[in-house]
Amino acid sequence: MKKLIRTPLIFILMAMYSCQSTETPSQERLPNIVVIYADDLGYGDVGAYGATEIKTPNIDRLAMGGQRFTDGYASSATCSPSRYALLTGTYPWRNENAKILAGTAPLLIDTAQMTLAKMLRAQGYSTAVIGKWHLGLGNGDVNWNEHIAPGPNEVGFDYAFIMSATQDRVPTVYIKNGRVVNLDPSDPIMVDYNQNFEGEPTGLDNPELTTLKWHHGHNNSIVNGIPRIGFMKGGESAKWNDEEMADTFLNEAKKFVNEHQDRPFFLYYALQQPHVPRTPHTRFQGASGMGPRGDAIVEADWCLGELVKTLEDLGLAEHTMIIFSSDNGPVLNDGYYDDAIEKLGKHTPSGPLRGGKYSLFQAGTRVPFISYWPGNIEPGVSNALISQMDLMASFASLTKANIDATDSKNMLDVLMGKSDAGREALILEATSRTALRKGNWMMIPPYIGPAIVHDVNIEIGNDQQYQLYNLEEDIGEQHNLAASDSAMLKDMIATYKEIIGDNQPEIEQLELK
Ligand code: NG6
Ligand code: CA
Repeated sequence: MKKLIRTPLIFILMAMYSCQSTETPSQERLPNIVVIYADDLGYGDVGAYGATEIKTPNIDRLAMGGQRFTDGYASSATCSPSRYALLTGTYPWRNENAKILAGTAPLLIDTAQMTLAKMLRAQGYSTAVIGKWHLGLGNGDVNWNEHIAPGPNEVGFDYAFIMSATQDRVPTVYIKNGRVVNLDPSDPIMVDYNQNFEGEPTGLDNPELTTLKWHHGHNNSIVNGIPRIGFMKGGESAKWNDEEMADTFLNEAKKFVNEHQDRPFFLYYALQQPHVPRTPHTRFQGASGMGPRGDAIVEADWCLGELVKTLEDLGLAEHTMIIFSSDNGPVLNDGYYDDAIEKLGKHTPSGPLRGGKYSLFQAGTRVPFISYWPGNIEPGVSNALISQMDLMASFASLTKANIDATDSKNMLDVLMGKSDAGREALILEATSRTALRKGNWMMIPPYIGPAIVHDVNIEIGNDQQYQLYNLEEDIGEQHNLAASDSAMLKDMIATYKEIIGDNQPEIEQLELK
C-alpha cells in the first residue's frame, strides 16, 4: 500500500503563491533548451536521414515531429573545434589552439569569452554540461587530485559532470564540478602524454592485457582492458566503467532535469557515442548486428529517447526546445579493431556524401541536425543552410539576450520552421584546413598532403588544384567544376577570402592566386 505523505498547508499556500507570482503574462517563462550532441555520428547513420540498416526510432521521432535539416553543419570535421564553435558562436579557425585536444590540454575557451551557457545563465537559466567535454581543463598543468579549474564552471555552467577529453584518452575518470569523482586521496592520479610511469603496462608492450586490440595510436595506458591515448597512473577507485558510461551520463541528465524543472534550464547533453572505444552496455551488445559501432548508435538513440521521456513525464516537452546534432562526421576504424568495417554490411554512415570525419568533403561536417519543440515548431524538412555555431545568436534571440555575434547568425525562425532563409555562406574546417560552402556550391582551396588518410581510410579533401562542386546536382562531390566554371570559382574565392581574412591556412596562401 502506498504511504500517504501529508503536505502542511503552509507549503501548499507557498506553492500557490509562487506560481501566481512567476506566471504573470508579462513574465512569460522562457523555454528550456536541451542540446543533445552525438560524437562522430554520420549524416547517414540515422533512419530519418535515410539509414535502413540501423534503427534510430527516437531520433527519428524528433525528426518527424520537428524540423529536420538537410544542410545542417558542424563547424569542424573534428571534435574540439566543433564544440568550441557550438559553445562560443565563433569560428574555430579564429583560435589557433582549436584542434583535437590532449587530455592534459588547458581550457580552450577564454573565461572572458561569451558562451551559450553564460548567456543563458544571465537570462535566468540553470545551466549544465553532462558528458564529453574535450575543451581542455585548467591552465596547462593540472593536478588531478585537487580542484580542477578553470573548466566548464568558469565558462557558464552551474553544473558539470564530464569526461575531460574522449573515451580513448586518459584520464579515464569523471569530473564533477572540478573534482574527480570517487577519488581515493591515498591513490593519487598522475597523467602524462609524453612518457609512461615506470612499471605501468601499455598497449604497446603488454598486448596480452588488452581485451580490445589497437589498430593505430591507442597503445599507451591500459584501462579496463582498453589501451588508450596517454599515460595514467593511480586513481583506481575513480576509473569509469566504460560499459556503464551511457547510463551514468543519462542518469545525471535525468537528475538535472528533475531537479531544475521549476525554472528554465539549459542542458548540454554530450553523448560519447559512437566515438571509439565503442563500449555499449551489455543490454545493447548485438542489438544492431553491426558490431559495437552500430550497437553504440542504438544505445545513443535509446538514451535520447529516455531523456525525452523524462521531459514528457514531467510535462516539460512543450516547454523545451531540443536540438539534436553531431560534432563531426563518421569514421569506421578510428584506431581499434572493433568490427566496424567487417560488420558494416550495406549500411552507409556518410549517406550520399563523400569523405567522413577529418574531411573537407561534405561527410566531414554535414551532420544530422534537428530542432524539436512540440506545439511550437512546425514539423517539416528544411534545406536552409545552418551551422551549429548559429545556436548562439538564435538562442539569444529566443531568450532576448543582448550579445555581440559576428560569426553566429540568428537562425531562430529557421529553427522554428517559420523561414527557410538560411545562411548565405559558411566556412568549414577540417584538421586546420578550411573551405567554403555558399549557396549550393562548395569550394575547397588547394592543399598539399595525402588525399586519403590510410589508417582511417577516409578521403580528406586534399588536392593541389582548386575543387568546386555543385551540391545541388552532385551531392557526392564527384565532378570538379573548377576548370569549367571559372566565374563561379572566382566568386567563391572572393567570398572565402572576405570571410577568412588573415586566417587563411599557410599552405592555402601559397597557392592562392
Ligand atoms: C585522433 C585519434 C582518434 C580520435 C580523434 C579525436 C589516434 C591515432 N587517433 O587523434 O582515435 O580520438 O583523435 O576524435 O590517436 S574527436 O572526435 O574527439 O575529434
Ligand atoms: Ca567527434
